[in-house]
Amino acid sequence: MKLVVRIVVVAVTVAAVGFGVAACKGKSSPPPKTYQVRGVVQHVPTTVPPALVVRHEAIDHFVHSDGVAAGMHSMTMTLRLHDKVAAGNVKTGDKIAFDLDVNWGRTPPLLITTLKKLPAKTELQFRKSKGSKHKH
Ligand SMILES: [Cu+2]
Repeated sequence: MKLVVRIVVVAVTVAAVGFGVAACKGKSSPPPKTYQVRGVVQHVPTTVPPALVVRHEAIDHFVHSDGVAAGMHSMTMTLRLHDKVAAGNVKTGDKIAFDLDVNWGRTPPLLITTLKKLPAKTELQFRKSKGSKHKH
């Protein structure tokens, strides 16, 4: 009986290692994805190409470069604007909604592709994200 248990444990371990190796072999990026995100502008850098420093709400099930939809917690990050997006009248303290286009095969992988101001009274929620540890 004990031997059977041991054989099962070894078999499961071999399968898990094999799966891990197979996962690491895939060099191709996960498919591009666009997320609707809200946040508050912390800073408008005068850089070219333009970017915004945004504290964004959690992005549930955000897919990372390894293909895992682990989500992204609320955080402050510098996000580049797509050429067609004008930061125009957006200033520090503004609440915004934007499309965040993510393509891990591109530089930079994260780009704001649409941008609009939200009413000042909009309530944002900064929390941890929901995510899964499974590949999609
Ligand atoms: Cu982030």
